[in-house]
Amino acid sequence: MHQERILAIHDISCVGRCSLTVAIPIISSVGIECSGLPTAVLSTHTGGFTGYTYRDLTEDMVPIDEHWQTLGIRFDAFYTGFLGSFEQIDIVKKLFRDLSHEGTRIYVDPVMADKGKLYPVFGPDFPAGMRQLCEMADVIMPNLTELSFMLGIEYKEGPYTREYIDSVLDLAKGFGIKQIVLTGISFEEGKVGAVYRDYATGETGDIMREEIPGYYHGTGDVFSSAFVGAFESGLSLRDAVTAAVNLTVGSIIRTYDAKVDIRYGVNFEAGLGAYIREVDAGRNGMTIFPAVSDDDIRIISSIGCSVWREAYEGIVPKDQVEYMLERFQSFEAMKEQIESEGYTYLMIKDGARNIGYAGYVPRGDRLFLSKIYIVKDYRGHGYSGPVFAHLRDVARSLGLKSVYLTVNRDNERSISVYRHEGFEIVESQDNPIGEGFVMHDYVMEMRV
Ligand code: PXL
Repeated sequence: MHQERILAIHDISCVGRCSLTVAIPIISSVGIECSGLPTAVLSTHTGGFTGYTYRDLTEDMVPIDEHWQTLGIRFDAFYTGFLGSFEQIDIVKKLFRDLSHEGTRIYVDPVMADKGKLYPVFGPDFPAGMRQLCEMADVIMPNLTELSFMLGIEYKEGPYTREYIDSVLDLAKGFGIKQIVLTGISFEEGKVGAVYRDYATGETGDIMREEIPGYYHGTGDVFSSAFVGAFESGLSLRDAVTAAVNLTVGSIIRTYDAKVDIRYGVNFEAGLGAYIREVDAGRNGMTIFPAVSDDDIRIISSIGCSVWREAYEGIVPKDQVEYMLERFQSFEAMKEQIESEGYTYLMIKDGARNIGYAGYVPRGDRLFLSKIYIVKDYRGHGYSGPVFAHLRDVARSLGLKSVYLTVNRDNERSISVYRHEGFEIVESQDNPIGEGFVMHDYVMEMRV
């Protein structure tokens, strides 16, 4: 099998987790050979550390290109980030021509600015040069500051209207690129994420998450590297952006929780397992597997909150739903159930998309299916059948005689799905769940 080879062209900031020290491990983790061309060597990155050394490697880049040409090396994709000097832009353009083949893809992250300001190491003519590089790319991954500089428009602070972001994406079409992923975008206070557009199909979308307070260094590189790894692995644009957002947000949360010096970058290492599984799932269609990492549990908890609010609306009073979410579906509650109470939570995915989850625990000679939810948009597409088949296999392999569950007596839609899957009503129960709340349920059981 052909193993893909990517060339990552960034600086090496020896300490501080950004650029090449992030790109190589993330891209390698999904089975892609990732070669590196360092554009500069710095003792640390430039954000927050003072007194760093800076060796510009512009002079080495042409001989490196020439040597690789004598070896006949061709790359399947290029991924550029922080460049060490203005002259490097032309050298990289030549490199793209010298070391590519027909199908080579070019990804450019025009690393040069953030929060409305150009990084101090770059002169005012840098954005125009970077724009030329972007014009050679298939996909670019700028933040809004970088894109505004390259378009020559004024940078605005968020939150943005969708119309504004659409208009900026329209302007970027002039670069002649196939796709764009715009990072660090907020449409409402407290939420931030990435917006993408495929210029061939017009598909536009966004992946948003809760904003974590503070500025985290190197997250742009974690995001872009994860996106390149996932997109080159064959995931759809939306799935690749989702995988990148998930790795980035998980890394930020871990770093925030650890209360460490944020100049050292974010803990992406602990998220690589989940990222690899997500990319694998993206390659394989529908998958069902147990949640093992904190990132997995967080994803399930957030799906749970949105699904419960929607599913119980009109059936269970609002304050009871919020109480139940906190008690049963918060990250902490779920972690406790897994670690101390013998629960397993299954992630249900189609590609890289999280489409639902299920939670079970063996009780006596039966398997108690504590939760099973499919996100609204994915219901009625045949996803629940394979999940019940999986649960039957689990019960059989544990030597249990049946799978049972409780369902609200007014939840007719779910009751009919369970009947269809082979469950029967065996009992009617009123279960107090604390704080004076009571669940009016049926017990339904399926023999395995
Ligand atoms: O993460 C972007 C980046 C890459 N390389 C160097 C940097 C920065 C951001 O500050 O300083 C050297």
